[in-house]
Amino acid sequence: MTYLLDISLQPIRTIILSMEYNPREIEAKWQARWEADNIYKVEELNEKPKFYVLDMFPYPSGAGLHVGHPLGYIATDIVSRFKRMDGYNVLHPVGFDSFGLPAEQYAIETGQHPAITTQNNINTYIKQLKRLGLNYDWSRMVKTSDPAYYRWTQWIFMQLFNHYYDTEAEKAMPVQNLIDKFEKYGNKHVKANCNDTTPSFTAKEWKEMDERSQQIMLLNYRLTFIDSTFVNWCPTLGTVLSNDEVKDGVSERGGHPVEKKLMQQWSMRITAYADRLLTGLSEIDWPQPIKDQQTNWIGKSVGAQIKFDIADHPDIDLEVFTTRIDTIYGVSFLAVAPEYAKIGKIVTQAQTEEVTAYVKWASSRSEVDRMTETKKVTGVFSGAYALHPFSGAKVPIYVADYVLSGYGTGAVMGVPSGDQRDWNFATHFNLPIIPISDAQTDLDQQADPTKEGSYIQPGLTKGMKYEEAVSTLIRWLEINAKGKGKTQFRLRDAVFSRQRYWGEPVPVYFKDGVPYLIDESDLPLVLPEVDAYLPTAEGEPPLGRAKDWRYKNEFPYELSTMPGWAGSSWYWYRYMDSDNQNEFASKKAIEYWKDVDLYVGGSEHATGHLLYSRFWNHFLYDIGLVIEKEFAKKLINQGMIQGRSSFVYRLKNSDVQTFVSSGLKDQYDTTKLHVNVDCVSNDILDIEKFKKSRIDLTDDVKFILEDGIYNCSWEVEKMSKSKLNVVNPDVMIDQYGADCFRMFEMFLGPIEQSKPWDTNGITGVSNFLKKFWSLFYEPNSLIWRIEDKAATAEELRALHTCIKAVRDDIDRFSLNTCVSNFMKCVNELRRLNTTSSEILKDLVVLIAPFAPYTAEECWSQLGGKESVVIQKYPTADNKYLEVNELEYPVCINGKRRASIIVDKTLDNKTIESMAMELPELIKWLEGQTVKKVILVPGKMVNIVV
Ligand code: ANZ
Repeated sequence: MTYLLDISLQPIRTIILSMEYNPREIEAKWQARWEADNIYKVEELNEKPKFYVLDMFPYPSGAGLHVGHPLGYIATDIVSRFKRMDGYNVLHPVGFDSFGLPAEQYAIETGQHPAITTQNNINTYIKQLKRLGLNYDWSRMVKTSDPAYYRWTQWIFMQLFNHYYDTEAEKAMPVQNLIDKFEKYGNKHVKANCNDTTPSFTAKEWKEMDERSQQIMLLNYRLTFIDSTFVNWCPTLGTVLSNDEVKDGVSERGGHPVEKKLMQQWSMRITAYADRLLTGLSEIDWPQPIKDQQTNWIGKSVGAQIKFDIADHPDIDLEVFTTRIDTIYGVSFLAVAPEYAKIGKIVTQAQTEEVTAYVKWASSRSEVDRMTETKKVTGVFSGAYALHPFSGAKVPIYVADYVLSGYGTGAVMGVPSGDQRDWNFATHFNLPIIPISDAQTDLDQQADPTKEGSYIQPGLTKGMKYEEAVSTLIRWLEINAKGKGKTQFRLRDAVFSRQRYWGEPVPVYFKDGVPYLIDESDLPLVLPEVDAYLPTAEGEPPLGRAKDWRYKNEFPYELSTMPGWAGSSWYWYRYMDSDNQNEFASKKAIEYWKDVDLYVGGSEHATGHLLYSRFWNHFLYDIGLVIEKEFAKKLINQGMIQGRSSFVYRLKNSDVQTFVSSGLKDQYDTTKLHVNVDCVSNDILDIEKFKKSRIDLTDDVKFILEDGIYNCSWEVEKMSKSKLNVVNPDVMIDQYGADCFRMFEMFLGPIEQSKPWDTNGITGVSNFLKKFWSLFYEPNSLIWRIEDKAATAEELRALHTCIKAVRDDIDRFSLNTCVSNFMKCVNELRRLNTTSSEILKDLVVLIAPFAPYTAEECWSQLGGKESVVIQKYPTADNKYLEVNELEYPVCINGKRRASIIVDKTLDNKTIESMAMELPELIKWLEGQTVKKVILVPGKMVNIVV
């Protein structure tokens, strides 16, 4: 039986909302049911279009999830649920990026094997993620530290080792092709990306090389290779760090000092892909700031390399890289980096001592200091002079640490009138400043043969366009063997070795000191056991401790492990076919899922993971293993959820610990302290909880209150343990339920924005869900309200307005406004006292991606046989959105006395007579004579008496 209570007559606030909305019960029930029914299992279904939604997989830290982590996961969950209900076959997997430093640091401190602690952390994460109701297909879960997974990371490494980058074909090719070419022609005409120091050799020389020499030569070309390079060495962490792991000259993790050190390292030849990584950006819908960061990181500069002869050294020349060859007439000095190798050969005897001292001093400065402290000019004259290629003038050569050794040629031509750093340098050392006005006039002057001095005219003519002039200059340099056009990238090859334990072993062994790949059938090369996770006494990485760890019992293995980014550079493919024992993923699965349609994660990975992943993907594409060049069509960076820290104020110099309420703090001398946010509610301190939370507080602790309460102040800070502002989603879910938590996280604001976590708002969302529930059940009872009756036009309008808005919002990824649209709709339906099952069925399906548990419960109560998860998502019908009725205020002598809702199509006369008959008007019209009825179309009806 349906019992109707006219709630519309009561002010809504006074209604005590249902106690029967019991999220705890509902959620536990459906979580178990979904799991038992395998409702989120995904198969490749050719009859449906695919949609791949990916979260950046988490590193399972010991602290578990805090409320900031699920922001992106909830958003992707909503989108993937929606897409599934909208007819797509959706892949929405999860896994763990489970190798890494923190687990290893913990292992060093506690002696526990990182595999064990990592697995414990993963278990906590799984439990937390499941509670959130995320629709992951758990059967596809991957863990990068699992040998079944990293065997394929090692396998991809092997493919990289076996390929080089062919600059003619503009793609990776098998090293065997290169060997064939060497055998026929040597390397003179080989168009391949290789180390700068690669010597040239003939076919005969190649064939005469022994195997070892050939292998060493090939390392100059392989896409992953071993080389001596200057690396960021962090002594405290005992490992090398990549450039993106170093922030402001210290390690990103822990803030430890980092120094430059020359070491034998594995590198990845990402520079071969620099151009493609740039052009590929135009093909993907990624946030502009990420594209800009990648563009800058790759740092393409188009310019020229110019050779300067050196006076008194006919056998030596010095090359500079410039992006402004047009300013060559303004050169008044050359400067080389302190590390510049040839400096020793050209420095004059008189200057040797000064130069040596300077070079030594400069080596102690970090690259960051050298780049940022531009105001402090330092340098020293080498005593040598270069000869200007056009004028023949002698220009002094300096050693200066504003010139970086790792960029361009490590030498610059100083143009004080064109470049600020050159200007600073010239002024400091009193060097001439040769004026160049703007590029065009300058070029015109250079084109003038009557110009003073004995210039070589390189072919410039007056009025020549800038681009043409630049190419004329470059052509002259090339013809006269004085230089060439050159495109330079700031991007460096990526150092791939880590002197750590908890990472993928590199599948390489050494014979005569030369690296060879292990046999593919020997994969995975499993991480060996060690007695401690520390370097050996000889300074070898921890793997050096493994007993009898040799390939075929004979050859030593590579002892470094892979960096954190190895396992995360291809994981989206493994999800496509996670159980495959024979391939990293089957062709069929890759052809079906192709690429990621929506990728969501933090913007902090802009130049790390997001660049390395693109690089590996381009490589996998080249060798025909995958079918899209770019792995993720669309990327969204979710904002950070910041902590809302709370503070208490402790009296200074007081015998008894005394805390002063925030409003009174200015009257006392106090110290401001973080207080655990768990002890604070609505900025009011729960004194008892606070006392218990701090062991340093004795029983006699005093509180100076305001109106009987202790107010805390608050500030928005990073969410972190040390600031005591971490909020655990479990606590929120215990109190309000996962659906409420999900909707609240979305309601906080646009997904891309950073925003403070403010628990105060969660009750609003909780009340909304109770209101939603009260559409189905009478408050405080188990009485079911729904009737099998047709919907009214107004109800249909409210519902379809919501459907339209929610669909539009999901399309724009505007999930916060979806929540407010639900709120509006539920309020409207409550106002209309809706009981129609037709309306409420659609509403339940509509809200299912957002509040899946509540929706599933209501759906089953409505008689749904199959899960709400697989229902068809409603579409808005425009016919319900059109308003066919109009409301007219009805006035007597201009004063509003009643109103009337009429069909828009009625004529004025009918509306006037309908208005006159309104029962509310009887008392006003009694005994009066109606003089006139005026109808203002669409506005009002006025009765004049
Ligand atoms: C002459 C000149 C004149 C320059 C002028 C600039 C302005 P990007 O665009 O970042 O690639 N440069 C070259 N190698 C360098 C190094 N190893 N360390 C420091 N500076 C170096 O910058 C290229 C410009 O940076 C080059 O063009 C060179 O200075 C300088 F009006 O050459 B230019």
